[in-house]
Amino acid sequence: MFLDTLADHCRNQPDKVALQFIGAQPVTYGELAAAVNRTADYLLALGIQPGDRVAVQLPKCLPFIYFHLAAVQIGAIFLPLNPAYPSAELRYFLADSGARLFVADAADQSRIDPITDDLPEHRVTISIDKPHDSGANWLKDWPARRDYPLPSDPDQTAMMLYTSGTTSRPKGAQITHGNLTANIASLHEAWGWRLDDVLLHVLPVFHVHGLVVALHGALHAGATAILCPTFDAGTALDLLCSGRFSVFMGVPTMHRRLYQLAAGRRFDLSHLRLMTSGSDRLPDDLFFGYQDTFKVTLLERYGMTETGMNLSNPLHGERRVGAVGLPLPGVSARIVDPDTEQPLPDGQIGEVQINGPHVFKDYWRQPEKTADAFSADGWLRTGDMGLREPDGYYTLKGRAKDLIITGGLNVYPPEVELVLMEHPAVAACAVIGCPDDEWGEQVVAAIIPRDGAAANEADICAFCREGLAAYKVPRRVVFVEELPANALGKIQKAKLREEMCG
Ligand code: MLC
Repeated sequence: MFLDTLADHCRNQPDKVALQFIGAQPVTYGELAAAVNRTADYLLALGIQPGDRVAVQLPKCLPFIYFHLAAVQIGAIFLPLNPAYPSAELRYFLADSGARLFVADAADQSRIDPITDDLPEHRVTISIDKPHDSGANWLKDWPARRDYPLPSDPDQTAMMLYTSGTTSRPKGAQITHGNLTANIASLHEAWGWRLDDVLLHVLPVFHVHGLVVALHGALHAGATAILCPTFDAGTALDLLCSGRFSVFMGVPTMHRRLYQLAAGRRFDLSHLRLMTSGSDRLPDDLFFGYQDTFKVTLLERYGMTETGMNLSNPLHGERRVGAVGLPLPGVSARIVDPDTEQPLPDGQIGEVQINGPHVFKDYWRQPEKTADAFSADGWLRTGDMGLREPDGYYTLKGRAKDLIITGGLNVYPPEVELVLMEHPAVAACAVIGCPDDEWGEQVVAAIIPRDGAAANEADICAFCREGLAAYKVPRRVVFVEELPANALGKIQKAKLREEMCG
């Protein structure tokens, strides 16, 4: 399993650098193993048991990684939380997951105490002071036993990642040890990860992309990951040009910023053996612009929180513009009629469904939502529309579900609409995504104001910021007299997009 391979690397190459944050001391595989073991022992001393949820809301830093690996090592369920979540969202995640332990940034202490006050399953909060300053010496005085039996049951949950829904509050997708192991093995085969790879890691670590695809990818290979705490295009371009890196992964917004920064100048990045794009559709102009500017053909792949990675353009062979590639080893994909769920012939657009050992176990404490997520014969309904070419390549063609992707992050309009409806000046509203060059899409709200109520865009946005992470807050608010609705009164979002996106 994934943890066994990592343990082997820690034993076999203790002096090799595993991780290094830019500007900080490196952490070798030996030091990583020791720091994770101390953290695991610390968690056990706190009374954390297998199956307990360990929620961590920290910036991208070494303690985040130590808690992550330690929690999964002792059989607990790791729950990463975006530091951008405001109190209302944070409280929901802690309550719904029944987190026993909550690890937070000490800088947030005053905000956190009232949140965890009356959560029945919560036991302990740990505040980490200046988490960015911690290095390989983390918990250095904590006596740790050396060897822990690693979880051996592939069905045991390793982590829980929240995803939103079109009709409900966010759901915790349970990802098992078997899921992680299967996905990382197929990515290694497909992308040819190597011991001498050096990854430039610029992604956030609280999502599948940054945590599993990128970080686990490098650690599973016994390679080196150099991490930036946040993405800055200038820093990233300088580093990419240094010749030190062989692998880079980004979302289209990051690639767009790098491309725009080049502003017509040419940079030869062809020494990187793998540059991938994912989490949102890669626009064609960016695919070609990258070839021209950086001498790189981006490798686009397709995944989701519930599965990790599903499809990928090949490492060797044609990386087809506009396509998300072929099923990864061990992954089955099909295109079905969304109404009958019957498989469709090549070339016809239908829903993409996925099957394989990487598909998540279930939604935490939500058996009905879990049942809804799967077809009668057990395939995962992705909610993405697409087609299969006769030569096996898949292309995505929009979404069956009401979802906005902005900067590689998913925003479900209903969660924004729910918050908007709490504003006293809002009588009705609809939230849509409008195309945007930098972000892919941007969140736009159409609002019918209540009679006589005074509200303006700034007001509405400020209100949203209290209940929603900043990336979900509408970038544009338009006040309208009516919203396009069908005969049943359901708002027609496609029509609204035509009217408002211009
Ligand atoms: C930040 N902002 C966003 C945003 N990210 N708004 C919309 N969408 C986003 N994704 C807000 C900030 O809060 C700020 O708002 C304003 O935009 C400008 O911030 P910025 O400093 O320019 O943004 P930055 O911090 O640089 O972030 C941009 C980004 C980041 C692209 C680096 O969004 C990012 O890291 N995205 C990657 C997301 C990711 O890893 N997704 C993978 C999901 S897994 P204000 O109002 O405060 O000024 C998945 C499965 C799969 O999807 O297949 O991979």
